[in-house]
Amino acid sequence: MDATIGDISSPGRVAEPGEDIGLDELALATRNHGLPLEALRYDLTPAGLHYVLVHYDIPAAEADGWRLTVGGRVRNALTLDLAGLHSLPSVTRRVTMECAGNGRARLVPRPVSQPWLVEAVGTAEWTGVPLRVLLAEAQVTAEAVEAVFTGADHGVERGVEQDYRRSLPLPVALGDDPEVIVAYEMNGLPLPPQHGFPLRLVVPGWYGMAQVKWLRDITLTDTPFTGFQQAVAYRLRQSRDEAGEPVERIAPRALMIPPGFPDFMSRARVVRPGEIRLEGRAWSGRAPVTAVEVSTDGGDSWTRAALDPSGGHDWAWRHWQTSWTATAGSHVLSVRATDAQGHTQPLDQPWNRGGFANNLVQRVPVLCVESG
Ligand SMILES: Nc1nc2c(c(=O)[nH]1)N[C@H]1C(S)=C(S)[C@@H](COP(=O)(O)O)O[C@H]1N2
Ligand SMILES: [Mo]
Repeated sequence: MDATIGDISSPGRVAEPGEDIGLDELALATRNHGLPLEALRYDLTPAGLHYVLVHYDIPAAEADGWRLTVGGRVRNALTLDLAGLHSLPSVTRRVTMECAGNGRARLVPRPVSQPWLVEAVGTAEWTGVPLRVLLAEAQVTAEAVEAVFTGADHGVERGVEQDYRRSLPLPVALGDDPEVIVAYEMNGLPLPPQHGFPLRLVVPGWYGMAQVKWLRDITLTDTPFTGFQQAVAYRLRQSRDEAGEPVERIAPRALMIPPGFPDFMSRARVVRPGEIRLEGRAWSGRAPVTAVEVSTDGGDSWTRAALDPSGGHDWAWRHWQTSWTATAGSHVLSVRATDAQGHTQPLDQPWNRGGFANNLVQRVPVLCVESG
């Protein structure tokens, strides 16, 4: 089957039974990268280990000459350079970001797009200007219903050339909890090119697609935005012709640092008999995580793990840990998170055509053997 650029780079195509999608997926998987799961040990992900997802190409961007424009339904249109942004009040927030396609490669049948297992996540401290400060300065008019954000990257979707563009409803854009940020620093340094240098949007609690990188324009509109990345992609659809609900906030998930060491032939982790510390991180973009449970028998029984306090970081993952006495033989370890709204992770795949928001519980096959 011939794939157009749009088919490859964006959600919407589901593989036929037996179809070879290897090269389509490789084209994406060799551009983007996930968090090595052992990096779940760091509260704050070192920038180079944070997952990366880029739909098109990383655009050329110079600090000199970069302008952010704010226009549309405003009384006072703005054109800001980086010095202008740096002179405005700033905030720093620790935020866990996750791609909406995380978990997609586990789905059957397989939506053809970036083939993440579970590693499309990372946590960084983002510094920048609260969006509501910029919008107050621009004096948004009463007709405005959405803010549309445009990145400097450009590509073709379904035969139509376009910039990467996404919108937020005005109440979200103006919100103070979570507060949307126009960020210029990641972990205390200027944004790396792949994470949006020199400016990106950060929308705490929302899946990655909302966090527009290489941000160059904000336009206030009096009608909802219907661009490709808003109305076509990032919708939860069972069938092709449904409009589908928009993908927005991050569903709860817990991940475990795979214990022991890898055996790529058997795909199992190798551990020694005895006491083993199991630990990882848990998050939800909807409400605080209230419980993390671990299963060492493939999901038949679950016990509570100890969950660290949030430390005031309401939009970041939390560390959890428990201990397990490994006995010789094969085991499947799993972990699941529940949030304060009662959302919990499913044991059966939540399937949709785009492969979004699949928070199926992680399964870690383990082989416990004496040394040698
Ligand atoms: N301009 C622009 N912004 C973008 C994207 C993009 O391709 N172009 N990808 C989005 C998606 S789908 C995700 S998951 C996040 C990834 O952010 P990261 O690479 O900094 O982890 O960026 C979002 N912002
Ligand atoms: Mo994403």
